[in-house]
Parts: sequence; C-alpha cells; structure tokens
Amino acid sequence: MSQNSGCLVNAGDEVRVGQVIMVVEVPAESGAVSLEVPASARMTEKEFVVREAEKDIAPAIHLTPSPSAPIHLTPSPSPALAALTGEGSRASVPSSAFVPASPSVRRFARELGLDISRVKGSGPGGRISDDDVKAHAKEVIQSPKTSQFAGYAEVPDFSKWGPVESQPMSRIRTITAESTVKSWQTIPQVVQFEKADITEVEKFRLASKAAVEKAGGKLTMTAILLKLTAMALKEFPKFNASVDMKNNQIIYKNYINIGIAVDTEQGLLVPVVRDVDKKSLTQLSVELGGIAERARLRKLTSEEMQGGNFTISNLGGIGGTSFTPIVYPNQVAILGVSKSAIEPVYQEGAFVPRNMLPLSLSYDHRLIDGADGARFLGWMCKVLEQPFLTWL
Ligand code: CAO
Repeated sequence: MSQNSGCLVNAGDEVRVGQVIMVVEVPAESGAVSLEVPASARMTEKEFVVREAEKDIAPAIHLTPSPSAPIHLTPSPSPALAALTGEGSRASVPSSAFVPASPSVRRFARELGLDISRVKGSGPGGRISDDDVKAHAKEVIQSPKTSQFAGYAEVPDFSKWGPVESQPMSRIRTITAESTVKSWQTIPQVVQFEKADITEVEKFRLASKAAVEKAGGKLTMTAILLKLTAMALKEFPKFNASVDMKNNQIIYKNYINIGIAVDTEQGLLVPVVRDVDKKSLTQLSVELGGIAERARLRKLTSEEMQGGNFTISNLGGIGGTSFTPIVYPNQVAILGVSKSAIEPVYQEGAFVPRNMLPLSLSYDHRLIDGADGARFLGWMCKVLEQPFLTWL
C-alpha cells in the first residue's frame, strides 16, 4: 500500500451507501489500481440497491444463446415456496429490482421462492424487512388457494381469442389432477406392451356367464384379469410393493388389494378390491359389479378407495388399441387393458383368427427393471392363453 493509501473514515463513523471509505494505491509497475470509486460511478442508495439486487439475481439466470436469435434470460425457478406458490418462477426479476428492500431481504425472499414485489413493506416508505417477508410467506401458506401443487403457471386470458366459460374443478377432478401430477413428477415410468390370445378364455367366459349370473354377478374380462393379476402379484412380489425413498426401503405387502379404475359421470374413481387372492372368480365378479355400481352412484366411502397395491384400468369396453396408464402414487405398477379384437395370427404355417387382448403395463423403474416388466406381462399372457398352466 502506498503512502497515499488510507482510511477516509474513523471507526464508529456512520457512512452512507456509496461513500468512499478507503483509498488503496499500489505501485505503478504492478498496474496501479485505485479502489476509489470515481465520482461518475457513485451511486444513490436506490441505484446501489438495484445493482446489488441484480448481482443477487445473476446466478439464478441462465443465458441461452441461439445462433440466430437474441439471448433469452430465463430466471431459474427458486426452490422451497416457489413450488407451492409459483412466485419464484414468475418472470418478476426486473420489477423486483425497484422494490425498497435491502439485498439480504431480497435474498431471503428469493430463498423462500417468493416474489419480493408482492411483499408489503411495513417500514418507512414501504421498506420491506425480513419480518414482512415472513408474514407474506405465512399468508401464502395459509391461503386456501395454496394446495400441495399450487405451483402451476398462470394460463393466458383465453377470452382474447373467443368466448369462454370457467367452472370450478370438482373435488374428484382436483384429486385426480393432483394424484396424476404427483405420479408424473415422482415416478419414473416405463410402459411395456403385449397382446394376449384370449380365444380360449373368452370361450370359458361365455360358457360360465350363466353360473356367475345366478350368484348375482357378471363374468367380465375385468373380473378374470382381477383374479389373474392376484396370481401374478404372488408370482412377482415386487409388483405388490411400494418404494419408500425417504427411508430407502422397499415395502413388500403380504396381502393383495387391487384397485379398479371406474369411469363415472363425475370422473374417475378407483375403489379397491381387498384380498383378491382369497376370493373365487364368482365372488370377484359379484364384488366388482357392486363396487362399480356404488362408484357410479357416488356411494363409495373414502376407506373403500384406499389401500390398493396395484391397479387395473380396463378401457376395452369403451375402445382403443392401446394406452399408457399412469402408476398410482405409492404403487409401482398398473395394468392397462384395451379392446380385444379378432386378428389373424400366424400359427403352424397358416393365419388363424384369434381373439387378441392388448395389454399395457406401466411400472415404476425405481423398483422394476425392463426385464421384470417383460416377464410379468409375458407370464400374464401365457396364463391367459393357457389358464391350466397355473394348475401345474
Ligand atoms: N375388450 C373388449 N370388450 C370388453 C373389454 C375389453 N378389454 N372389457 C370389457 N369389455 C366389454 C364387456 O364384455 C361388456 O360387454 P357386454 O356388455 O357385451 O357383456 C362391455 O365391454 C362393458 O363391460 P363392463 O364395463 O360392464 O364390465 P367390466 O367388468 O369389463 O368393466 C369397469 C368394469 C368398471 C372396469 C368398466 O366399466 C369401466 O369403468 N372402465 C373404464 C375404466 C377407466 O376409465 N379407465 C381409465 C382410467 S385412467 O387410467
């Protein structure tokens, strides 16, 4: 430090933001640099706050250059409350710079995922303190609008392009939306497809229908798949398990409860058939008819829709050649069933008409590998084709 260097203030002095407090001069040969801020570069407090805020923001911005287009600034979604409120992911960066708050308060708000420009300041001139940020966070959390998945992006004003009508989501719709988002966000899913030859099973179904009807049930493909799936879950216990990432555990269940997706006027409901492995096909047919009817009449209790280990979703009665169902949260697989059809199948040197049932198995790749999925579905197809194999 040269003799011209020195402190311009004394210990205990009160200084303004931007005021020069020290000058340091280094020898010319080492490329003398004065740390004194030139008059032209001095800032007002507001400018300083803006600059500091921009500094804070900088690391959260990704530059995405494109050869032909200008650079786009994309603010990173902040973690924590941002997921809850969507505030942190909003493109509020430039406006927040003019809000009266110190850099540390801004940083605090950003760490919580809050948009500082929405925080009401209680200090002089609306200055925002840490307590104001905390109060705003509390308000956001307690707001009835804030649900576990409220971090959705705002939708555009569709009325700009034509007449619209908004309706509140029903409870069933909201639960379905939240459950599918949870599944989509937390379960890495793979779908395996197969076609099962159900020609023989269909003959059996038609031949046994009357007997099941006498017992008060309807022998449908869903009931048969319910029985078969219970057998498959015993054969492949991984598919009857749950993944507990928090405790690094796989939970294998020693009971077989299967959810059945039921299409109702109010939306999708998934009642659970309990202890499927302990019930006969006739019992299952009666029970399935009963819960599907109660679902449509909205007579199911919430208890009846809990505790499923695996789900069957049969869209075959409605149509479609294949689809990819979504695994229910806390389960690891779901069987999708599409519409069966008579198809030409090449057998022993000739095409023969066979009744083919398209199946899709979506599974959680955290627990189930591709080979497991292929084996599970392959096993189901084999048993559907030759049901007596399971007697051996
Ligand atoms: N292929 C061809 N026909 C099929 C079939 C299939 N996969 N599945 C059912 N059918 C036929 C049945 O044989 C029945 O025909 P008949 O009236 O001539 O006997 C008809 O379709 C209607 O069946 P059903 O609905 O009465 O009986 P089910 O036991 O097979 O299905 C249920 C019960 C509750 C699964 C079904 O009614 C339903 O709601 N399905 C929709 C499920 C759904 O919405 N899934 C999507 C959820 S999101 O993943």
